[in-house]
Amino acid sequence: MANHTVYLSLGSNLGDRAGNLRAAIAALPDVGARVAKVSSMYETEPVDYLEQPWFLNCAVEAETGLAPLDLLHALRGIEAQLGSQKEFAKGPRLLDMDILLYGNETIELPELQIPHPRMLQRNFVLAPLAEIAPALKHPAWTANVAEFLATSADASQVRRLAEFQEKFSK
Ligand code: GSY
Repeated sequence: MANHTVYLSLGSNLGDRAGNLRAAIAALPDVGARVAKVSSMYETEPVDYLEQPWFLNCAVEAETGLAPLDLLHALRGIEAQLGSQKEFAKGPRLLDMDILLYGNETIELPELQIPHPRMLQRNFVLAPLAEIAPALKHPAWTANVAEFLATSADASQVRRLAEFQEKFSK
């Protein structure tokens, strides 16, 4: 299958959060996703379910020949391999990996919707993504990622941590 540019959102709010994100990024090539860009890490206030620790989030651009559902299953495999278990929906987790975009495709399956249905309403997704792909725009969107971030109605806090970018920029 031809290569596709995909964008992923990664989050962790349990254990060694930075270590969990780093391990997940390091595992991507092994499952068939070549990492092209990694954002800084962001300390982010929980959204949806508020009574849980703050997250570390980041965004990744990768190239893959995997079909969308195969990529989803590969990400679930990395989560399981690193010991992530969701005790309940929207609750704390060691590692969460979501597919935000898969090329210009629109996918509406019970287990996978692309673009990710809530990505444009979440600062913890938009801020890291705007760092690595500000001009990114899906055909169905009226604006690009940087513009959505600038006009976001999400009041949740996101703080960029400078040192994470260093590790992946060399
Ligand atoms: O949807 C991913 C898990 N998640 C997050 C997250 O990654 N970051 C923040 N800040 N809040 C979240 N709420 C959920 S659920």
